[in-house]
Amino acid sequence: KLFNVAVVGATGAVGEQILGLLEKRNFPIAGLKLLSSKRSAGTKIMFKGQEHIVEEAKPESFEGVEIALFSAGGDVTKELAPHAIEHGAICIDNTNAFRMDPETPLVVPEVNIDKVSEHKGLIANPNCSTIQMVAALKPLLDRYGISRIIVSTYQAVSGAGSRAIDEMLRQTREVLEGNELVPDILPVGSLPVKHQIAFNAIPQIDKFQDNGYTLEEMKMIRETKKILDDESIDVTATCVRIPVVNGHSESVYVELKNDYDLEEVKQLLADAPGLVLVDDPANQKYPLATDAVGKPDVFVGRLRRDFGSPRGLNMWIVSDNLLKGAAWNAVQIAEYIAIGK
Ligand code: 11C
Repeated sequence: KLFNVAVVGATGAVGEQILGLLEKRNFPIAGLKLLSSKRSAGTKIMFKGQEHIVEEAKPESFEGVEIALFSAGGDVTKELAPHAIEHGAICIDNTNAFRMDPETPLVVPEVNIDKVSEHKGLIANPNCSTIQMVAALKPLLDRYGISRIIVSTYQAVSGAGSRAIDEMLRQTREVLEGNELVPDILPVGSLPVKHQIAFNAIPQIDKFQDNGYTLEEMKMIRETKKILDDESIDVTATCVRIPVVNGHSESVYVELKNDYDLEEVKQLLADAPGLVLVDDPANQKYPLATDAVGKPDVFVGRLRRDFGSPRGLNMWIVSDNLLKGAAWNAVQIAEYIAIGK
C-alpha cells in the first residue's frame, strides 16, 4: 500500500532531514504534500527528481492525508494536528505540544514501539537529547534496572534551528576578525537577553521554569520517565549549548539497581539495535559528534565504573540530533505504521 504523506515544516532543519530520509528509504508514498508557514510558502523543493512547491499549512490542507509529520513548532501542531486527525491522518509530531499528554504515546522505536498501537491520532517524537539517552539506557534498564540518572549535555546549535547555525557561524567570523559581536538568537530567540555562542558554553537551553531548571532539562527528566515507563527513576539534568553545528553529546551517570559486569555492559550495548559501541581508550576511540553526524545510530563509549558506588556507571552518548534525535526517529515510527517494521 502507498500512503498520502504531508510534511509540515518542510523547509525547516528537521523537515529537510525528514524529506531526505523518506526519499532515501523509498517510503511508500502515493502523494506528498509539503507544508509550511506563510513565510516559506512558495519554496521549491526537489523530491525524487520532481519539483514540489511548498504550500501554506491550513486546516483544509490535510484532506486525504494519511500520515502527517509535524516539525513546525508546538503552536502549529496544536492548531493543525486536530484538523489532520479529523481528516483521518495519523500525526507524528516532533514538537513538545503533546509529549506529556497521558493519551499520547511518546515513542523511541528501540525502546517502546509497542506504544504506537495506543495512539488516538497522534504519536509524539521525544526531544532529541532524551531520545539518544533512553536508546542507550534501555538495554541496561532491561538487564539491571535503573535507580538514578545524572546527565549533562553538550548540545549542538542545530537543535535551536537553522537560524542558530547561521548565528554561530557569523559570530565565529566576527570574533576571528575582531569585529563587534551582537548576539541575536541564543539562548532563546523570544527572550530579551542574548549570549555569545561562538567560543562559549551556555548553560541555558530554552526558558527557565519556576523550579530553576530549564524547559530542556525538564523535558529530559519527564520524558525519560514516561518512555522508560518508570516514574521511580530519579533523573536530574544540566543542559548546555556548545558551539558545535550538529550532534549532541551527553555525559550520563547511571546508577543501576543490581551489580553489573563492565564487559557484559559493553556487550549488551554493542548488541542493542540502533546503538554503536565505540569504546577503545587505548586507541583514543570514543564517540565524537563529527563522526556521528549523518548517521542514524546512537554512539556509546567511555564506559567506566564509579569508584564511589559499585552500581554506578559513567558513559558518553553521542548522536545526530537532527536524525535519531528528530527526523529518523519520526520516520522510523512512520515506517512502522506504514509497513510494520
Ligand atoms: C535543542 N533539544 O537542542 C532542543 C531542540 O522539544 O523538540 C528540540 C526541541 C524539542 O535546542
